Amino acid sequence: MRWKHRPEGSNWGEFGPDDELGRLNLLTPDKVLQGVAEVREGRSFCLSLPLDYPGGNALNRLRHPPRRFTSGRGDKLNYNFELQRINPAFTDVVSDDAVLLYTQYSTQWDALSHVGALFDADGDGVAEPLYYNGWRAGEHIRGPAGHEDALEGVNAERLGIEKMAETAVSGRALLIDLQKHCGHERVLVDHARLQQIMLADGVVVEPGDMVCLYTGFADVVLGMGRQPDAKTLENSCAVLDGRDPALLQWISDSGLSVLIADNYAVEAYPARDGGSCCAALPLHEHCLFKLGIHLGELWYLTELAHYLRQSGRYRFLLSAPPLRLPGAVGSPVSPVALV
Ligand code: UVW
Repeated sequence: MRWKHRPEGSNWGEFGPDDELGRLNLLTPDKVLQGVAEVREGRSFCLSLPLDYPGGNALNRLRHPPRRFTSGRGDKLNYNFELQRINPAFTDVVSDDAVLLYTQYSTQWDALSHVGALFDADGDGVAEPLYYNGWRAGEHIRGPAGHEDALEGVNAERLGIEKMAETAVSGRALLIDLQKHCGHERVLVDHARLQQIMLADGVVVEPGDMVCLYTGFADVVLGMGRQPDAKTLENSCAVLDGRDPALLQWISDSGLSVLIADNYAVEAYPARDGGSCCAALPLHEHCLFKLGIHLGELWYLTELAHYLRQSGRYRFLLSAPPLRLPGAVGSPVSPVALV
């Protein structure tokens, strides 16, 4: 056993001592069939932004747009390369490219190895850096092998994003339309407001459902044409109040399998003042660290949300596997909704 004590309100151990999937365990074959039952018109929606949005690094100064390049091939580049250069009989023209991609720059999944916390799980009176289910920083989620400032060698040997990919992440999902009720104003949505909105729209969350929050933030991002203004981003659209204990309790009780939004961090970041203790990202701590709930961020939900509004529906089939990229702590994703 890796831990003697688990964090208050966590589900560590409940899906097995070595579990790395968390609430994805609730995305069962029955949930896939429930999702398939929502496909009635044969329409599909791409739920990804173009991956070079938001543009620049105003949203997060540590994350940069994708950089694509190609390799050399002899004295040429391997791009529009005519194979007759190596054999005059060949007629093929070939292009290859590579990409340097910050895995959480645009439409993304957070792996369970993305955010952990300091917690005294072994009872020695000293808090240690841990992730979901007690997997340890430095041992299971390894840092750079060499000196402190080395940039390479990071590897999530446990809780890597490939574990999520291997489940195929498909099943019934639903959308809560915060934008319809809050407009494009910056609104902190707590438990009471969320329940009011869900009640007004007749939205019911059942265990295993994948929950999407449409706030309109991705529309604001798209409207800025890859040249985002930091102030506008900070002041736009609804965000969840991660400091509201009732909201966190609802996430625990609802049984939702994953939580997704079209905004930056699902929750307000920075969060409301939490006094002298606590996580900077309390909803991240609650979901990724305590409950094993993967978070989707910066998704593009607009066209789906408009369709659901017009048709008086809120459920759909979602398929959203991340890249099967071993050891990564996040991944770009091109999710597909089917109705
Ligand atoms: C923030 O950086 C605020 O959130 P995330 O890392 O989940 O994108």
